[in-house]
Amino acid sequence: MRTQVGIVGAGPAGLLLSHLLARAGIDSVVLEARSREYVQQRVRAGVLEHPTVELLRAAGAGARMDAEGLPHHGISLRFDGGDHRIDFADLTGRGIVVYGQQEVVKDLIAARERDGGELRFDVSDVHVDGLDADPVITFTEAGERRELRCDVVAGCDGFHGVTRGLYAPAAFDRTYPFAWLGILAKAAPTQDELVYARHDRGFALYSMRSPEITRLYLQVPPDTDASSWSDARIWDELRVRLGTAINEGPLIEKSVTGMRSFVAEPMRHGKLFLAGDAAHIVPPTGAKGMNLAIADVRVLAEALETYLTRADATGIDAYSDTCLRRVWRAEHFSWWMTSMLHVFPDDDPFQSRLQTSQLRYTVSSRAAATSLAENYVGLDHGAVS
Ligand code: RFL
Ligand code: PHB
Repeated sequence: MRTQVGIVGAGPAGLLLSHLLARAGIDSVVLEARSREYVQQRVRAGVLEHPTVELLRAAGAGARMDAEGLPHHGISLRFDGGDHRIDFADLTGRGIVVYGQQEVVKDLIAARERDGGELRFDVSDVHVDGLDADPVITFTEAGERRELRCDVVAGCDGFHGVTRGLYAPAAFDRTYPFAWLGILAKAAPTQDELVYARHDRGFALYSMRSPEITRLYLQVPPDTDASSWSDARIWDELRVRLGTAINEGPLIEKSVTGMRSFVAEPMRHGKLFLAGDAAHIVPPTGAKGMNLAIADVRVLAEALETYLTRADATGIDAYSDTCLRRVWRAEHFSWWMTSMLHVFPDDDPFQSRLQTSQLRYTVSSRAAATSLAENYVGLDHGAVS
C-alpha cells in the first residue's frame, strides 16, 4: 500500500487532518488501534473554542455542530459563596460552543467515509521505520501483517501512543496532586452556562452536553477508584461544592481523569510530525486539549499541502515552532486556571489567600476578566506570537 500521508490515530487530530488533506487533494490513510464504535463513544471534551468552531464550519464539517451544539456566551466563577459571570460576548465579542468530542469524531468519520477516505480501525502492532527518507508503517490487520509506504507520517495517536517514542524529544512535565471524577448523567441541566466552583472541599465543574444530558466533575485525590464513589455521594458532594440545585438522573458514565501538563519539543523528527495529545497534554480546567489538537492539524495540513504539491518545505520546517507558541500559551492558561481553582492537599494558607485574591481580581477587573475570556474563547489561529 502507498499513500502520501500515513496518519496514526483516529481521534480529533488524525481525523481532521485526513479531512483537511482530502480537501486539498492529498491522499492519506488513517490507522486506528480501537474499533469505530469505541472511538465514537469515548466521552471526553465538550468545549469548542471560537477558532475551532470556525475551522470546522469552513472545512464543511460543522452542520450538525451548528444544529445541535449549544452556543454559550460566558461562564461563571463561583467562590466564597458568590457567583460571578465572565461575559465572553461583552469582553471579546465571541463565544464557545458546547458539543461533545465524540460528536466531532462521529461527524469527521462520516465526512471521511462520504468522500471515500481510508480509515482502518482495529489495527495493532503499529511500527514506523525510515523516518529520515522513505517512511514505512507496518501494522497487523485481521491477523495479517501489512505495510503502508508514505511520504510523511503524522503521529496523532494521543498521549499513550507509539509515535512520540520514535525519537527523543525534550519533555516538559508537571503533575498535579489531584484528579477529576467525571460523570455524565441523563438529567436536564439546571444551569445555562458552565460553572467553575472553588470550594473548601475542592473544585467542582458544572457542564452539559445537551438539553437532556448533564456533565459534572469533582476534584478528588489522584489515586481515586471511581467505584468507591456511590451515585448518592457524588450528587451530595456536587450540591455542596456548586451551591446550587442539580437535577439528578441515571449515570451514563463515571470515570477518573488524572491531571498533567506535558510538552514534547520539537514536534517534528525527520518525516514524522506529532499533533495533538501525542505532543502535549493540558489539565482539563481550561478546556483546551481538543482545541489545541485541532489547531495543530490546521497548521500541519497547510504545511503538508505546500510540501507535497509544490516541494516547498517552508511550512513543514516552521511547523513545530509555530504550534509550540500556541501550545505554551494554552499550557500557561490551563495551569493558571487549574492552580487558581483547586484546593491543594498541603492546605497552605498563603497559597489559598493568593488564589482567593486572584479570583477576586479576575471577576472585578475588566482587564483581568478579558484576559481569561480571550484565552477561553481561543486566540485566533496565527495570532499567538
Ligand atoms: P486522542 O483523542 O487521544 O486520539 C488518539 C487516537 O490514537 C489511537 N491510538 C493508536 N492508534 C494506532 N496505533 C497506536 N499505537 C495507537 N495508540 C493510540 C487512540 O485509540 C485514539 O483513538 O488524541 P487527539 O486526537 O490528539 O485529541 C486530543 C483530545 O482527545 C484531548 O486533548 C481532549 O479530550 C482533552 N479534553 C478536553 N479538551 C478540550 O478541548 N475541551 C474540553 O472540554 C476537554 N475536556 C478532555 C476533557 C479530556 C478528558 N479526559 C478524559 C482525558 C475532559 C476530560 C475528562
Ligand atoms: C466538559 O464539558 O467535559 C468540560 C467542560 C469544561 C472543561 C472541561 C471539561 O474545562
